Amino acid sequence: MVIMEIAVCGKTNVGKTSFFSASTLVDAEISNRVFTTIKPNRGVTFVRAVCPCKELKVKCNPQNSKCIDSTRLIPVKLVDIAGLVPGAHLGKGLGNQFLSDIMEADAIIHVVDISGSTDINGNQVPPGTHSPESDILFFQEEIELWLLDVLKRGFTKHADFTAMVQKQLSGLKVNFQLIEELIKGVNLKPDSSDEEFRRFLRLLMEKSKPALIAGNKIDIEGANEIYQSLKEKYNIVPCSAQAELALRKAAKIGAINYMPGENSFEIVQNIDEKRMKALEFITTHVLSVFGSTGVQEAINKTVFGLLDMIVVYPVENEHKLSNKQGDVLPDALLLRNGSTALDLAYKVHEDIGKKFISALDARTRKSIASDHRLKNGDIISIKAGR
Ligand SMILES: Nc1nc2c(ncn2[C@@H]2O[C@H](COP(=O)(O)OP(=O)(O)O)[C@@H](O)[C@H]2O)c(=O)[nH]1
Ligand SMILES: [Mg+2]
Repeated sequence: MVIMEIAVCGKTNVGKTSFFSASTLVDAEISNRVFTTIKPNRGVTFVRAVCPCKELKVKCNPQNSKCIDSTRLIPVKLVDIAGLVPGAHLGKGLGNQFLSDIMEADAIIHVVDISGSTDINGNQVPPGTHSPESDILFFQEEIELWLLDVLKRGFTKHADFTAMVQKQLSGLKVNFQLIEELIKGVNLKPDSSDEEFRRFLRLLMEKSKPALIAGNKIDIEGANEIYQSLKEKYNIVPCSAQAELALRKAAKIGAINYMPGENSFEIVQNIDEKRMKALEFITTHVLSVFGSTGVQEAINKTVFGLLDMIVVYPVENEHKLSNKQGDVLPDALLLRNGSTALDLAYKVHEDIGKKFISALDARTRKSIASDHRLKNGDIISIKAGR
């Protein structure tokens, strides 16, 4: 099954690896040095959805996902991408590697130090002395300039223009039809100015690689004011990757009960004074101010908001809500909003799609047409020929 992929990127020292490690709890190297992360780290994180097991009073038996207290956790791939440096489009830092790693992903979480305490080169500076907004703009600019370079390299004036643009951008996993529509939409021509080309590329990025900004280090004094001043203008989720990492580590050793995304945790063990102080700080400076550490929210928003996905539960047996083996509500699938019963069939298995006969909504026990648009949380049984 194809699992969706999210790229975690941004400049050095803003907390990308902390964000990645907290979300995946993989022990990636976290440090204050430039270029700690060379190869992109890959891991699995989860989006949260409401599992229908509670509403339907059944005991579920998840196979492709997990269920904790009726919250279904559905896997999504996360990639921690090496720090972006100014001039990446010219090959500085890890330049082109960095940019092509981003293009592999379905969406981007751009981690920004919203406290303004990391300068453009990743050095620590007093909070509020560097503008996080300039980082947001710098990131967009580097990507645009890089794409412009990719596009213009090997540019010929004679060929079919649309076909040529498609060919130049073919390594980037962007939809050819979208390229064609945008070329028409902005009336792009071979002799358009670089500004016009960049506008086209900006729109292409917005549509094909939606980006959410994780306003990290929100726990630092003064960060909230900066966040408040930017939140109307950009799609920002305030977060503290460091707080999330501390909570997940404490939960892992059994010191606390904590469900990622929640606004509180429960202490279940005697903990030492140092950890207690850290947890108190997280409660007063992060959880009670922002309602969560923001890390889980950023992931959920990326998948359900930016990518507009819904969760659908395919089953074989609509009475038992199970698969052939009798596992109840075994799989939770992420589908684009607007997907039909037939799309679901193909997602379950190409053969089931090809041999689709009928589909049934397991809640209402009513049959639905192949082009019926599914809703978030639907439980669907599909009948296919042999
Ligand atoms: N105060 C604070 N510090 C953080 C947060 N996230 C990361 N850091 C610190 O920022 C530094 C760089 O973190 P790292 O995850 O290695 O950043 P990367 O270079 O972007 O991967 C480390 O000292 C982290 O402990 C956060 O949410 N709050
Ligand atoms: Mg890193």
